[in-house]
Amino acid sequence: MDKKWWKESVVYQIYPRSFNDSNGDGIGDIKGIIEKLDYLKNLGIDVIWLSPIYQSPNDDNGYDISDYKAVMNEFGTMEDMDTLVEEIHARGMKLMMDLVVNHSSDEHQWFIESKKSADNPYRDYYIWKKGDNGKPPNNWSSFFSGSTWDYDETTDEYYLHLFSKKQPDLNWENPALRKEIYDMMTWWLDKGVDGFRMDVINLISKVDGLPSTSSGKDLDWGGEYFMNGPLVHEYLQEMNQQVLSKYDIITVGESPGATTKDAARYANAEGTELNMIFTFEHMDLDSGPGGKWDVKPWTLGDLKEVMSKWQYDLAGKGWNSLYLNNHDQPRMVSRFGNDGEYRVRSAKMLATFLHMLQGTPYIYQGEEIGMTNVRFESIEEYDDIEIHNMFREAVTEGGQDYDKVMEAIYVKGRDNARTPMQWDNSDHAGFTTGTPWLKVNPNYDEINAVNALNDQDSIYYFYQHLIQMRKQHDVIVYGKYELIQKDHAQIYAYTRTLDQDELLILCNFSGEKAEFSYEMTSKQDTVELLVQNMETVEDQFLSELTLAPYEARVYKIS
Ligand code: TEU
Ligand code: CA
Repeated sequence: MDKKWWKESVVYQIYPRSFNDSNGDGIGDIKGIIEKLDYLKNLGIDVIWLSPIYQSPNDDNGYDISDYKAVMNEFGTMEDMDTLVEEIHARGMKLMMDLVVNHSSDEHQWFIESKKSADNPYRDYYIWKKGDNGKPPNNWSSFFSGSTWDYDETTDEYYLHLFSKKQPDLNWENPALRKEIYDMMTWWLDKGVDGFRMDVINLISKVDGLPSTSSGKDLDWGGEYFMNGPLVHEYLQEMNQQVLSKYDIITVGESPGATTKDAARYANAEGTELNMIFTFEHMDLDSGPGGKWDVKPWTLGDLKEVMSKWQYDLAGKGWNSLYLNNHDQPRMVSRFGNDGEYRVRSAKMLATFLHMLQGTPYIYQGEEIGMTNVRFESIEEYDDIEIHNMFREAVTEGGQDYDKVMEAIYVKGRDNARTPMQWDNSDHAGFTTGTPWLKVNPNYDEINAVNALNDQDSIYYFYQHLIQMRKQHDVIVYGKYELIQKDHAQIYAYTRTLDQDELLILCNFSGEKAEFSYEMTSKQDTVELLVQNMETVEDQFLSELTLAPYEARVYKIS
C-alpha cells in the first residue's frame, strides 16, 4: 500500500461567491472565508479547494480569468489571500487553488493582444481559424449552447471557445503559452498554496485540423476531437516535470468524458501526471440521449455498475476522487437521496456510501448540513450562463414549453448548488447583511449551520464522525473494494479489505425497508458497528438484517 497524505485527506470545496459575505455587498469574499475556518477545522477536513478567486469579468463566475496573478476585487486583495493561506496553515489545513487554463477570459491581456492582428506576438496564444464560406470553421457546439466559434472582424477570422464566447481556448501547442502557465503555477506554489484542481484539463489538446463531426449537422457535439486529445498526456507530463514534481502537493484534474483507461494514465500510480481526476460518468446517469437537459431517472443498478467500474479499474493503478455534487451539479440529497421526509437520514446514507469507497472524498459547501436544490419561480431569478443560454436557445428562440424547460432547470441547473450557504435563520440565512447576488433557498429557516451545530444527531456531526473514522482505520483509505450482491434492488452493498480487517458497507437507497443477509467466513469473529445513521440499531445477526428506509451501516469485521 502506497501511503500518501492526499489519499488520507478529505477535501472541502468552497464556492467563494456563495460562501460568506463579510462586508454586506451581497457577494461572498475571502475575509468571509477566514471567518469560517474554525467551522471547517471543527468538521475535520484537511484540504480546502477554493473555486477561482482570480480577477475576472465574471461571465462564468470566475471561470473566465483576466489576470491569473490578481485577486477579483469583489473577493478582496492579494493581502487577504496571503492571510487566508496563513490562517489555513495555522489550523493544519491545506489550500488547493482552482486552475483554469484550458481557456482565459477574452479580457485577459493575452487575448486583447491576440486579436489585434494576425501577426501579433500573442496571436498563437489562442486558436484562430478562417471561416468556411461565411460559416464557422467547423460544426462543434459549445458546452454552453451555440457554436464554439466567434467571428472577429479585425482579422476576418474566428476564435475557438468550448465554453462561452468570453472564454477563448488557450493554444497549448504554443510552448510560450505553456511556459507562461507553468511560471504562473510556480508563482502560486511559492506563495504557499498546496495544490491545484485543474479545470477541464483533459480538453487542452485538440485534434489536428479541428475537423467537423461526420454527421453533417450545422451544430454537433465534437467531444471526440477535444476530450482526452492527442497531446494531453505529453502536456501534463511536461507540467509535472517542470512544476508539480517539485512540490509536495495535491492535484486533481477535472475530466469530462474520461474513461477509466484515460484515468489510469492521468492519475497513474507512478505520479508522472496528476494525483487523481474527477470522472463524470456517475453525473451522467440521469441524462438521456439528448444530453444534460434531457432528464431521465437514474437507477441503482447503473450507479453500482459505474462506481464499481471506477473502483476496480483504478485499483493499484491510479486513485479515485469521490464526489456526488459540486458547484456545477445539483445537490446530492435532492438527486440521489430524498430531500423531503428522509432528508437527514438519506444525506447521511449518501455520505456513508461515498466516504467508505476507495479514493479521496470531496465535500461541497452546504452538503454537510444537507442543503437541497431550489425552485425559483421565474428564469430571471437565475444567474448561471449555462442556464440562460440553454433557456434562450430552447424557449426564446426554439419555442419549447416554458414549464418543461423550467422543470429541467429545477433538476439539473447549476444554480441549485450556488444559492448562498445557509449559516443561520436570520435574513438571507446569515450569508450577507445586504442583498445576496443569488437568492437564498427559502428553506434556510430549518436547514442551516447553527441548527446543525446545536444538534448532536445532525448531518454535520455525522460527517465529523466519518472523517474521524477515516483517520483511525487504514482500511477505509487503502482497503480493496468489492461489490457484493450486485442485483439487490434496494441496497448498495460492498466490502473493503485490508489484511485482517474487513468493512461491510450497507446502504439502503430506497424509501422502503430492505432485507439483507451476509455470511461471515469462519475465521472472523468480532463485529463492530462503526457507522450508523439511525439513532438505535437493534441487535441483529448479519445473516438476517432488516434496514430501514435510507438506512446505512458500516460493520468492521475482524
Ligand atoms: O466545468 C466543466 C464541465 O465540463 C462541466 O462541469 C460543465 O460546466 C457542466 O457540466 C455544464 O453542464 C468547469 C467548471 O467546473 C465550470 O464551473 C465552468 O463553467 C467550466 O469548467 C468552464 O470553465
Ligand atoms: Ca463581500
